[in-house]
Amino acid sequence: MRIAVLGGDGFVGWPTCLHLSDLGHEVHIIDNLSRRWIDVELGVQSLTPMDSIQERCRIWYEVTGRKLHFHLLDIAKEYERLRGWLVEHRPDAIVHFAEQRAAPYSMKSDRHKVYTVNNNVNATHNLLAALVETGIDAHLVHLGTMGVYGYSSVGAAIPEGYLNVGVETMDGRVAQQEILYPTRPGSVYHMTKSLDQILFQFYAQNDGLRITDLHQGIVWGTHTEQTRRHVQLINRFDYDGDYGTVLNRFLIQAAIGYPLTVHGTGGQTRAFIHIKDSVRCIELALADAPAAGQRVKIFNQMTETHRVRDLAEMIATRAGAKVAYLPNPRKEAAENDLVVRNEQFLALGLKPTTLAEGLLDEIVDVARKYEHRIDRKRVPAVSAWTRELGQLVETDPERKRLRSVS
Ligand code: NAD
Ligand code: USQ
Repeated sequence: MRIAVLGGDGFVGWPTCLHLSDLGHEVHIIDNLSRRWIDVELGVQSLTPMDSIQERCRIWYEVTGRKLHFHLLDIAKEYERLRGWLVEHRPDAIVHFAEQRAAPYSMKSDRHKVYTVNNNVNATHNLLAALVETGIDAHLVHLGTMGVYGYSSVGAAIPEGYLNVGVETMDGRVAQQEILYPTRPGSVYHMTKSLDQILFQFYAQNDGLRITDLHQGIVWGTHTEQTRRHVQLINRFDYDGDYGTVLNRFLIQAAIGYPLTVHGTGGQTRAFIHIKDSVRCIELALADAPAAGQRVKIFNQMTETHRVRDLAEMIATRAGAKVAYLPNPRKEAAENDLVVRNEQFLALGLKPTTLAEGLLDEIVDVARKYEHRIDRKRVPAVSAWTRELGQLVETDPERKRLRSVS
């Protein structure tokens, strides 16, 4: 297939491009490189040394003889160019990663909120409008998030996207209806993914677009089979307080002897998936496209759930590290259970990589190898969800102590 990977220079996008190219697909990367600019804005860099996208593509060609085509394009701002690109290249499938994806970044200031909404909602809507306008019947696979559901389990497993509800009618009967699982986003970023869901529902129903939405959990790890093939194919690895996700952060914190930064009691339960499984899920989703006129296909893309404090204690015990319980800069439930249904990917053949299997490799291979590139001042998470929480974080003695040791 000819596949356009929007956001193909990012953490999940890059290994996905390599995986799909390795399977023999013609892969086109569309990216505006905004994530690299955000690194500059924040004064951070990937733990792993990342080459330019052009250089990465050149190396892939040298190693495999397969071409990756790169196109510099902002899909949120350059509607006409996006439409023109689609007409010229007529992809069979499109994988859409091209959004601002960090919850803490989206909550940093009003400017960051506005940017995240403008970028994410326009990116998705431009793409949908352009597909309708050009009549291109590409299967669109979008990377959504588990966070659209919120994380409360109300004692029931979270289904894959849809919920059957009974609604009382005027004449006292109970009418059955299938609805999107009610959204309860916990950040501006997660809210944009909830808005995406409605856009997809509308365009699938109105124009027969064929759409799959993958509600993905937190991705951890960094290597895939393909990124290991050459040192310059290495994936990015974010460890900073905005873009670093919890498990990857705990891994590097343990490796550099920095106390593991648990927010609050660490009673938050979240869903996780290894990067290797993430790219495999995209392959499986691409092969299982809905027909025109069918409802949006929704998969829960996760393999296991863990409580944050259990992860911290497990990693600390293995690595001989300390755990610091800090005031939570986020407005989120202090404790929650989370049970998630994920039978669809398992039925399609996904064999989950569990935390226990991959964990030590990641610490040894990546975190310790590139330890010298870590700026310890960038480790604390300081973006707060409200002014009051910001003050709490700012004045916390344990935070101050951490800042002084770093
Ligand atoms: P990332 O920030 O590393 O990559 C996103 C890429 O999209 C970047 O290369 C960026 O430059 C590009 N981009 C952003 N806006 C664009 C625009 N307007 N036009 C063109 N390119 C644009 O993020 P990631 O971790 O690879 O995540 C990819 C997707 O998966 C995101 O949509 C994210 O919401 C979703 N997701 C990620 C995780 C995770 O743990 N990383 C978990 C669940 C879902
Ligand atoms: N946390 C800590 N300590 C830290 C960092 C985070 O305790 O140092 C806690 C947070 O408070 C939160 C949990 O860990 O309760 C998860 O935080 P995270 O930063 O790992 O994940 P999140 O902000 O939810 O976002 C990430 C990705 C996002 C994706 C989402 C999937 O950045 O793109 O959509 O995971 S999910 O969480 O399932 O919604």
